[in-house]
Amino acid sequence: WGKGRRRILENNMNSYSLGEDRTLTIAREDITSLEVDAIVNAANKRMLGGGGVDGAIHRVAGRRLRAACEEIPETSPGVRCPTGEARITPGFELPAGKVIHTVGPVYLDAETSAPLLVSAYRSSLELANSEGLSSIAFPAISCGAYAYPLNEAATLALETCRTHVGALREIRFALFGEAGFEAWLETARSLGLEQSDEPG
Ligand code: AR6
Repeated sequence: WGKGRRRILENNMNSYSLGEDRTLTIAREDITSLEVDAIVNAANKRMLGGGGVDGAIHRVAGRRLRAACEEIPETSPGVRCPTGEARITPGFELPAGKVIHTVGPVYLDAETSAPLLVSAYRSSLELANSEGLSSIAFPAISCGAYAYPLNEAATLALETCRTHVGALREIRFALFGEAGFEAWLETARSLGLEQSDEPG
């Protein structure tokens, strides 16, 4: 792992096999630059933009993304996407085809928050599968403004992706910060994910 780990950090990317023709890639990169079928947005319940990755996605996608979000019906006043659920829109000016908006929990404690974070990942994967997509990229949902501890979040994220990959060919984690990137790599190793040479 010593040498391998240095190589991975230098490459800023590492890939794992999730079974036949299924790859999970962990990379240090900006999610708004990716040409995948869908990128996942760590949104809030209103779904009309915000800071962090949500702000970055809306900036690159352009004003039509906000208009598309406004079209999504509210389930209760001010709520277009309840915590743990997901909604889909086109990607507009983004290189990605679609945006899957999901809402992670504001971190309270492991017991309360874990099922909601798992649900955010699972709902996004199920929506991608039901739309027939083959590649998806996630940010570290809830790990910024919503203060989810990185190692706990990484375990839930990777376990849920392993279980709910479905027919997706590529799941990518686009991690912006070094701490997140390292937490995801370390968790992949401790979960025993099988490394693959294939670049994602
Ligand atoms: N690409 C990939 N990851 C990014 C990028 C990017 N361009 N920019 C930030 N991150 P956050 P949350 C990482 O706060 O915790 C918003 O205001 C960032 O380093 O974006 O789910 C929404 O509107 C962090 O690791 O999302 C909500 O109100 C991760 O993305 C609220 O924040 C998530 O941080 C959601 O909070």
